[in-house]
Amino acid sequence: MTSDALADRVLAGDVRAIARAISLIEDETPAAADLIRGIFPETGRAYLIGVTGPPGAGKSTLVDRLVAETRAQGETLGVIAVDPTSPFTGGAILGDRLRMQAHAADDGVFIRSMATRGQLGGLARSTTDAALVLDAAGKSLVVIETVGVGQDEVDIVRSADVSIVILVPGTGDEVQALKAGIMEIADIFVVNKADREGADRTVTAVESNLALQSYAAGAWRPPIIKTEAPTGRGVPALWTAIKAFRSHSEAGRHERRRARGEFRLRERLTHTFLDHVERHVLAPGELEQVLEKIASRAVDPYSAAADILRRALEQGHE
Ligand SMILES: Nc1nc2c(ncn2[C@@H]2O[C@H](COP(=O)(O)OP(=O)(O)OP(=O)(O)O)[C@@H](O)[C@H]2O)c(=O)[nH]1
Ligand SMILES: [Mg+2]
Repeated sequence: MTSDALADRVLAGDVRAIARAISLIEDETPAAADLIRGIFPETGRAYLIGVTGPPGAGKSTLVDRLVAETRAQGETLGVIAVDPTSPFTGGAILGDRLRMQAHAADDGVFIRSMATRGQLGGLARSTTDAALVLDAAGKSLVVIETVGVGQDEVDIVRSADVSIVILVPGTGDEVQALKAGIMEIADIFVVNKADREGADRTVTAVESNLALQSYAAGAWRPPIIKTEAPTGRGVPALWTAIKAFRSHSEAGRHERRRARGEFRLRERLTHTFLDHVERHVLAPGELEQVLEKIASRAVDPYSAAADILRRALEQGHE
């Protein structure tokens, strides 16, 4: 199938086309670029919800409940769960599938797990592009679930329209989250596993952290919602908070999308330029030689980069 035909089918909301499009993106094939070109003008309508939190916090269970809650209110959803690479949580992949199967027969919901890639920035690129596909396919909400451990994952959630940080009682997660810098990106806090001992202590810990910040009059102060994902308790309150944030941040939405666009452009430029350098500027094996020289201190990274840039520019003028 040509990229144009695939783009048309994605725009028509065809489930198999959506799955195929996301696979192209995951595999980073050149056809993926053509596809994005074809669908991009039709994107920008979906509301992007980023969900992050430590492994096993109950993110998938909660997203599953949120899907049920919002579906009942007529929303359509795309869900992208970024699989943790840690072998200890590997079982979650199967778990996600089983849990989400409840929505398998529902055309209004598309759920996909994506594998993390080693390449720097690769994860952020593939998830934001997959979100574009779901947006183009007409989903009104797109949820991206990541384990908030790497910078890449934090960036993904930060660039969503609303960022939700999930914590659980009694594991010192608040402290961890503070260290990882994910407290600052939260528009909404969720303390999940509220059925467990210590939930109120966790709420208080987040509260006291928020109390340290000063909020201008009328500024959004992140609410803290207690949930119990398996029973769905607190999920309607979470949805209400999301809608409240959405109307509150309407004015700032453009800025956030602009930031997302900037991230995309910079990432693309870097990727395209490096690719060009490796293919057309450097001789085969030359990159390794340069790396060796840097390692042995024969050349510094600044000079090496400047030299490569100069050669690339000169080549452009030939
Ligand atoms: N007691 C209790 N257990 C919960 C709650 N929410 C989720 N769980 C359980 O916690 C475990 C992990 O839930 P998941 O939804 O897979 O967590 P996750 O954050 O998506 O996990 P990863 O994607 O592996 O990081 C499951 O056994 C859930 O049943 C809750 O509110 N209370
Ligand atoms: Mg999960």
